[in-house]
Amino acid sequence: ELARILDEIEHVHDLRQLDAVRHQWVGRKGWLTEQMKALSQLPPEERRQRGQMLNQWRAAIVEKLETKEAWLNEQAERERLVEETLDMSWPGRVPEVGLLHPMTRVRRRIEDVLMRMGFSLAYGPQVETEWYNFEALNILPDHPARDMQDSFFVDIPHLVLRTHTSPVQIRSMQAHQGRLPVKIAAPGFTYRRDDDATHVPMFQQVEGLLIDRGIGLADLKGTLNLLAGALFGESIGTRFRSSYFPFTEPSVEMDVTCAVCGGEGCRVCKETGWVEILGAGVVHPQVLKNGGYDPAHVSGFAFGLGIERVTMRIFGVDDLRLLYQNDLRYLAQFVSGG
Ligand code: FA5
Repeated sequence: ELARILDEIEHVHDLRQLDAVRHQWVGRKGWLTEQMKALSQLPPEERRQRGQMLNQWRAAIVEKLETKEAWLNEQAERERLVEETLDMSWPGRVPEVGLLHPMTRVRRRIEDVLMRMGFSLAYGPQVETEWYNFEALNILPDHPARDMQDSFFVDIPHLVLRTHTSPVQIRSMQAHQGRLPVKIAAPGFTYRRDDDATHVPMFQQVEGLLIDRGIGLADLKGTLNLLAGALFGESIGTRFRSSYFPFTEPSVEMDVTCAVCGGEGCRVCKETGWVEILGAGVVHPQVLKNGGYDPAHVSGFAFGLGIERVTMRIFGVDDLRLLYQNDLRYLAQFVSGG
């Protein structure tokens, strides 16, 4: 009988099963306990003998249980170790590394160049009053330029999503309270009801403004040529076309040579081989007055650079919409460069 019990313990597979067997044989309601209780029914001599025997059995069973338990524990530990083993020869998983959006990188690069030229960064609200966005810049209510920059209006009267960064010209002049020079660069989002490959409804400009004594068109051209060289490399070609903005006189637009397809007729270069990147000019006397400066004593230049155009030129992007769909498969190709 004892041998059978010991054998049963030997063949237990896990700790739970072992517990069950322990209860069955030596537990408080187990077989051995029952046998001990039954001893009182036996005559003294037989009781003594059987009692001794049962005690020996109990000792043997308990010892067997303990040995088995220790072995099962060891076994479990071994299995755990095998499971947790690190195979150092396996190829690692390459972590996905984030990178800055091409637009962010280009914007920072433009800011960097302008700051090295002595411009300070300035900011204005994206929801702007019609006065700052239009009137203060000489764009009066019945002025055709008001249609040129087809605007998004806000439910609150006299507020628009700014159509350009030029309102920051006025805000900066006011903030400088007549001090000279005013030399700011104002990057930020701007909004127009545009939507095609080279015009998105939400885009970014950097406004440049320099007001001091004796500033003229030559200073503007020199500054912009320097800027273009720093952004695109010294070999870039630039050209200035005369243009019209109500807040500058004279006004120009600057084109840079297009390398996206080299003038082969892609959406960026069109057929000309040039891409327009900014509008600029000599600040209109009325605009100086609106900002609190006296045109009899000071003058200035201003420009508004389209950051998307610069990104297109630097990265060879021919559809702006791709830049803003934020499909990582598209953006991930710009890991380097720029
Ligand atoms: C202006 O916005 C003037 N405020 C620029 C200026 C500033 C002139 C200071 C004189 C003095 P324009 O509408 O041409 O000008 O826009 C300037 C640049 O913004 C364009 O050359 C183009 O590069 C970019 N741009 C305009 N609309 C969009 C658009 N929908 N998507 C992407 N870029 C645009």
